[in-house]
Amino acid sequence: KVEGIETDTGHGVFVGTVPLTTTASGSTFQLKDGSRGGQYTTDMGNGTSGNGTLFTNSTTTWGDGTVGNRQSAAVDAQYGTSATWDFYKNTFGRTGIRNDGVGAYNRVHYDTGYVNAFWDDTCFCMTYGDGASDTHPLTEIDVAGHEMTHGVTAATANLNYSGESGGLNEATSDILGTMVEFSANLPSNPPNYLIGELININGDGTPLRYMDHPSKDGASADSWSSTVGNLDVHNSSGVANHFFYLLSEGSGAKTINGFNYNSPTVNGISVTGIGRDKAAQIWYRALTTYFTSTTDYAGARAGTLSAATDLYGAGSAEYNAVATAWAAVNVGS
Ligand code: ASN
Ligand code: ZN
Repeated sequence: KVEGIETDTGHGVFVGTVPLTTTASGSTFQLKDGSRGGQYTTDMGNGTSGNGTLFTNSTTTWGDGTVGNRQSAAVDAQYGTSATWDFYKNTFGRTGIRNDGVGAYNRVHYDTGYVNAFWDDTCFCMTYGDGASDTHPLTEIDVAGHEMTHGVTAATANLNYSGESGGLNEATSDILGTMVEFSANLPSNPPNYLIGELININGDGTPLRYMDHPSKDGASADSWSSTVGNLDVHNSSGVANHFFYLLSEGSGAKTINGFNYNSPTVNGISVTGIGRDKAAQIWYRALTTYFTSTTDYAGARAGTLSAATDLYGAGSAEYNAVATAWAAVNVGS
């Protein structure tokens, strides 16, 4: 045990009851994790400027799981940074968003009625709104993983946030944010290929996005066309999200953790998945080795094929699955 580093208990809005690494300072405890680059969480007090006030506590129990307790959303946010840190470290050997051992920080209760969350590379921080009256706070773990992955992308390929490269930037956040959710494997949030399914952002219980069948959101692309780059980056991402789902799980009907998927393909192409762990290794290696700021869908195909060759060999089952999954979303050679 390191001096000052404590293991407390948190009750989050979405994460349920979780261990939290905090910092003992005299008779108070700070929501700051000295074992993961000093990551911490502040309360913006519904303001929009400044860095907020570090959450402190007189006991070792944080939040009560209700939205009414200001600490509950902070528990989610802090746990989200921890899970993201652990995912990148354990899966890819990446220590922190910039791989320099430095942790990010979170600002919760930003503004009033604010229905978004965002990463800011300048402050190296995450910000979460509380949502509108019929919407939950934005502190779900796949959102945390999504937003902090924008920091990883900025530190690596730096994909331009418009056109096809913008869609690839957004998809990278959905893909690796979803992998954070799978790695956390919370009983309160059985992992799935839906994005933001707990925050009720549409008011009718539907998720923000569907990786297995992106067009179910009414706006995202299931497959590539020459005009896909004209879509909003959160919709042109559908092609790569769909590729990743197919590469991981394959086409057709499938039930995972109680979630039913039925992923379509173009031209009757059938895909056999290689599992999400291998698919994530391929995507991360492509992101950090082959993608550049101007990579488009053709470039993403080439980059992921190169990554599959590096990791599993030319002509391996994994390499062939990458080629088939891209073909199944109409990205050809
Ligand atoms: N939550 C949004 C996102 O990460 C914020 C934005 O539009 N950049 O994509
Ligand atoms: Zn994003």
